[in-house]
Amino acid sequence: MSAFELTTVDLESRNIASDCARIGARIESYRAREAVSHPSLIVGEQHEPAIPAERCVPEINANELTIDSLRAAISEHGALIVRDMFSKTPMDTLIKAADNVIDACLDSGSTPAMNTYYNPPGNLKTIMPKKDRELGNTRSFHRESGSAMCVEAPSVAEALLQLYEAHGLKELIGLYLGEPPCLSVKKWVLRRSKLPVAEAGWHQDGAFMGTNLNSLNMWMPLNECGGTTGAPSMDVVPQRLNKITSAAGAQFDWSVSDSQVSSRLVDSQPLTPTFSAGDVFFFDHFYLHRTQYRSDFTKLRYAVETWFFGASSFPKNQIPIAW
Ligand SMILES: O=C(O)CCC(=O)C(=O)O
Repeated sequence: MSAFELTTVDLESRNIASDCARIGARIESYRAREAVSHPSLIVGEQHEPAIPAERCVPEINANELTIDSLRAAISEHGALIVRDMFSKTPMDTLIKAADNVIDACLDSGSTPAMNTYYNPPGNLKTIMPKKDRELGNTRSFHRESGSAMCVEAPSVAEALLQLYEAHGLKELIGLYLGEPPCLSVKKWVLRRSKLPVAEAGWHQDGAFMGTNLNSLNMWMPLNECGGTTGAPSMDVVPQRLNKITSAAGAQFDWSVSDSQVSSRLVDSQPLTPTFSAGDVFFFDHFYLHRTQYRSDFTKLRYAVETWFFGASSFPKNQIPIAW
C-alpha cells in the first residue's frame, strides 16, 4: 500500500491553474471520440448470472483485493466491499473538500472566486450536447441532491486521481475493464447527504447510462454510515443482475418501484451494509441500490462516487473524460 496520504495542506498547495488545464484536456480528449459499437461486454443479457449459495454483499480487506477477488465477487454477487482501502487522513481531507466544493456550487446566482475548491474548466459548457441548458440542469440536480461534480474543483479531482493511482486502482480497474479506464464528468461526484434523507428511488445506473458498456463504480464513504451510526448508508439488492429491471410503477423511467423490489426479487431482499471511513464499495451499472432510506438519521454522510468505464466502452451521455 502507498504512503500517499492527501492532507489538506497537500490539496491547498496544488497549482489550481495547471490542475484546471489538465481536467480541461481530459475532457477535450473525448470530445470527438465515440464508443465502439460492439464492445466485448463483461456483463450482458447473454451472460447467465451465477446463483451463489448465499445472497450477500461479499467483503474482503484491502490486502486481499486482487483482480481475481474483484472479478469473482462482481460476477457472482454484483458487488464487493473492500474494508480499509484508505486511511483516515485522506477521508478527512475529502470531507472538508466536499463541504467546500458543494457550498461553492450552492449559490447559482454568484460565481465564487477561483480557488482549490472551485475552478470549473472553461470547456465544461461546450462539452455538453445541450450546452448551457444541460450544464445548468446538471448543476441544479446536484444542488438539490446535496452533491457536486468533482470537475467543478479540478485540484480536488486531480488529487483524487493521484490517490487512486497510488493505491493501485488505475491498474486494477484497467485489468477488470479489459482496457485502460476513463471516467465521466457527470458520474464522478462528491456527495453530502441532506437531512432528512429524501426517499430516493431504487435504481440501476445502466437505466440512464445504457448497457452496451463496461463499468465499475467505486463508492467511497468518507465517514461511517449505516447500522447504528445515525448516517445513511446504501440499501442494496444483493444480487448479480444482468438486465435492467422494469420501471413500471416507479417515480422515474430510470428507477424501480418498492413493489418490484419486494415482489420480483423475493430471494434477495434488500440489505444495508455498514461502512467505516476508508472502506470502498464496488458495483456496476446493473446493481440495484438507493441511498439508505429511513426517517431518523441524525448525521450527515459524505461520499465520493467514481464511475470508471472502458476507454472504448463508455456512455457518451455521461461525458467521458480521460484518466
Ligand atoms: O451516495 C448515495 O447515497 C447514492 C450513490 C449512488 O446512487 C451511486 O453511487 O450510484
